[in-house]
Amino acid sequence: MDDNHSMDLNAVFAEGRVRKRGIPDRYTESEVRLANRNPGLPLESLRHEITPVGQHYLLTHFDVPAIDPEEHRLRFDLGFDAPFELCLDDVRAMPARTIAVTLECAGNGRRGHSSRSVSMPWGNEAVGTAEWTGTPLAPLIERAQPTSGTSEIAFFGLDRGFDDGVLHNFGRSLRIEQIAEREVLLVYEMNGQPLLAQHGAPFRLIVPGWYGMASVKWLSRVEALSEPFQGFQQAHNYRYRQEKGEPGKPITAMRVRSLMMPPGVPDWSTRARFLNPGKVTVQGRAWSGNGVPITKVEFGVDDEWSQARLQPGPGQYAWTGWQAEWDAGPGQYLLKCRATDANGAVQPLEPPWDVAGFGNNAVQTIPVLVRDL
Ligand SMILES: Nc1nc2c(c(=O)[nH]1)N[C@H]1C(S)=C(S)[C@@H](COP(=O)(O)O)O[C@H]1N2
Ligand SMILES: [Mo]
Repeated sequence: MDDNHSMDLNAVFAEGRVRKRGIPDRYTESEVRLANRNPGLPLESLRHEITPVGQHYLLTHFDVPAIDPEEHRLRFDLGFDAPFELCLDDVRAMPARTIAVTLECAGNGRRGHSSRSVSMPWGNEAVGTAEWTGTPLAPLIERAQPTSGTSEIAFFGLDRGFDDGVLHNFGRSLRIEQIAEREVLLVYEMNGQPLLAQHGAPFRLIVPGWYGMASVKWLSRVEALSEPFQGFQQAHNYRYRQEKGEPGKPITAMRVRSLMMPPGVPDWSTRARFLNPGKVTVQGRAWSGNGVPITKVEFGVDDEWSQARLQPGPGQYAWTGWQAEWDAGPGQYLLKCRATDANGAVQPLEPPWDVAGFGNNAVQTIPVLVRDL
């Protein structure tokens, strides 16, 4: 949740006000460093059904690798009976598909956890929806002929670094049936433009319906495995854990969530909102994992909820639009939105507990002050 619930918003208008000083150790050096490297979606960009490329969030664990797209090769090697490699022109010549996919980081909402673990301190802006163009992955795996006994396929990026003292290339795996259940794409374009370096050029995976960690960027090697993949990002990092040290459960599909485009105008440093009294249309987007449709979005003013209108989104794996009317009288309010999906999953009011702050889909809250501006 946002951390400015209980502030008095009128203080913004106080004469001679000075900007509040930082509270020592409120955020660690590491968190600030991570936050500076990984931009989020500016929430006003929720007005776009397809997020403009430069406004899509980014999450890069290590360094953006130096890659010459002409020289780069994607290798299907270990564990395949018919190994081969592809260059960008080879992939561009293959059957192309474009799908709109909402991508969200599994750490989105981490800042809302108290006793937060030190990692990227996302508020709720680690999400975006793009039109991704690529070729379906499944026929490529078939062509490479996984050796008999293959249970999963591992995907490795060219980026490399340490986490918890373990040196590794960013790598993730999918079981054969998880690939078959959805259209996993080998992508080279985003919103009709060649992928930018920071989004994984020249190739990346897009795994629709899952949190972003599965969509490996800078893809360079594919390997067939007969045992569960033990890579750091699979076996250690992206796991739901109630307690430190337990093996935990793998993080897969996105949890149901909605966001609101903050109405009115902001205060620079707190991001609190101010608007004139009168009728206002509040709008936002809602999504769930695995392509499960959104069935309801509620708009809340303090503790009064009303049902929002839904607008169909740009595809099964992309967010749904919503709108609500609000007749705003003078005063201070907490605005909220809450989505429900076709499986009956509803966003919680409080963050679901997780040791590393993963999967926090608690409702977004936006403090607003309504007064003549
Ligand atoms: N090779 C590689 N792939 C990666 C990552 C990474 O650090 N390295 N980050 C992952 C995570 S955690 C997320 S949320 C998405 C973010 O994709 P984007 O930066 O294009 O928005 O990429 C995923 N793929
Ligand atoms: Mo992520």
